Amino acid sequence: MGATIARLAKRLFPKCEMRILMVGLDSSGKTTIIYKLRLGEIVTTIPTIGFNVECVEYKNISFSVWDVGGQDKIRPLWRHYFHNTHVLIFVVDSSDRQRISEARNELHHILSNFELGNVILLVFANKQDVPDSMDASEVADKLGLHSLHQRRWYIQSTSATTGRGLYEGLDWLANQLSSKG
Ligand code: G3D
Ligand code: MG
Repeated sequence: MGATIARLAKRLFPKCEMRILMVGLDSSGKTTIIYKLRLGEIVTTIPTIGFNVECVEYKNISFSVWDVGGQDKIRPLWRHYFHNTHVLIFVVDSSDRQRISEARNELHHILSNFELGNVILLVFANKQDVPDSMDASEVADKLGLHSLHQRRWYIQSTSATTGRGLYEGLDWLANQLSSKG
């Protein structure tokens, strides 16, 4: 059973060796971020189970980008990709107060699939340019980040359309990864 799922997983994403996983609810700004960072050409695949995966290779680092939310069918597949992942970037639409609790649930669900302590979490509190959006500290509270005791995490305010904050977040990641060795 496990082996079958692993084979299926390999077939679904043959090229995308997942090193950095970027996830978030649909419309949070993931695709915009990838384009803004000019990491390279996005290759989109739509596996038969029907969700989008975007993959970008940049200097031997692969970014894999998925929408999460309301997709119970694909959850059993997650852990087969997660074991190679060192970094999780979680993107939030800070202007979407209605779906922040859904975002929170998805984030915690994903984290529960990683071995504790294994993965570094960077949250982009995106769409800061939208009037009345939640600031990073409110997003952190509403996502329950303070309850993540054994995990290194950081939240960065971003505006993907202008690029504001994106490199600051990646700088934090780079520092974490170099101190990790
Ligand atoms: P996704 O890949 O996470 O699903 P997208 O999200 O990158 O496709 O972005 C969804 C919409 O949000 C897009 O608008 C995009 O331009 C917009 N968006 C992304 N980041 C920001 C941001 O920082 N500020 C603002 N104001 N908008 C943002 P459209 O209109 O193309 O659907
Ligand atoms: Mg997208």
